[in-house]
Amino acid sequence: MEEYTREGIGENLGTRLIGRHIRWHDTLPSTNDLAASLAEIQVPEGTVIVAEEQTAGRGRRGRPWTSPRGGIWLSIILRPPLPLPQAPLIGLAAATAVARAIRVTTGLLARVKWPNDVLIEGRKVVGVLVEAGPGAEWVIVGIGINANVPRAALPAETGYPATSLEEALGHPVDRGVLVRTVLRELERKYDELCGGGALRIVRTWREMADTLGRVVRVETGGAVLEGSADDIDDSGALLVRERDGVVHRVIAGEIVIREVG
Ligand code: BT5
Repeated sequence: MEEYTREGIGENLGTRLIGRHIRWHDTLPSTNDLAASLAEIQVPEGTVIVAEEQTAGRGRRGRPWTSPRGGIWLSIILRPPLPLPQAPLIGLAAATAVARAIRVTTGLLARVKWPNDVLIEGRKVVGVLVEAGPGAEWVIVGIGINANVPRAALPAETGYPATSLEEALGHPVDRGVLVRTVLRELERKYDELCGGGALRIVRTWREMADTLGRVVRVETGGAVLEGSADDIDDSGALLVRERDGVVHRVIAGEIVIREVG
């Protein structure tokens, strides 16, 4: 058991960058919002902002993210020395890092869903929100993990069914151990990505993917695309093959899994 407190998480974490500075809040509107303001005033790279609860947690495109007590809601400030086309890989790298941390600490077979979600048995347990400042000078990686959140506290009407680790395991998880593993895995993946290992990030994502090989429906900028999710390319875009054989490259979109292909 490792205490889920600022001291419990920061002590002997053993990372070089991520989690060297931790800011702990009982309640915040959104850890991503505070992280963005702090990034602007040059706090050190790797600073982590944690909130026990968020009152205005955000998903992508302004969607709400339910963040009651018992979950893990945090944001990390990064200043990635990456060419812009590789920026989307940060989200993919973060999702694989969290999925791996869940596998290692709970034994649950966590998988990744394009672009940045983590699923357990087809249910969403983690969401990742990556937001960048002007020129991607700084990037905020927001991670929401439904750790010890009762089913009743999760939204019932979601585009995708939700679950929590507590529900999947039948008992609470040790949030201290999990979050420390998340931060270490994240640093490993981030170093790999910034050290020229983009292809390895893509390969790991493929190995952990729930999405590939399935028939998907993608809503992207108002248009709807249906086809087989064949692969992701080297920049993290999803390659969807329509019935007529034409392959579309999807950079940002929504996926609904229709059937197991
Ligand atoms: C995401 O958005 O999945 C990204 C969520 C990122 C949350 C973290 S928490 C720390 C940091 N601070 C923030 O303010 N945000 C980040 P998206 O793919 O757009 O999914 C949003 C959709 O998921 C919503 O429209 C709901 O349908 C559903 N949803 C809301 N809360 C959920 C939850 N706790 N678990 C599962 N699904 C949820």
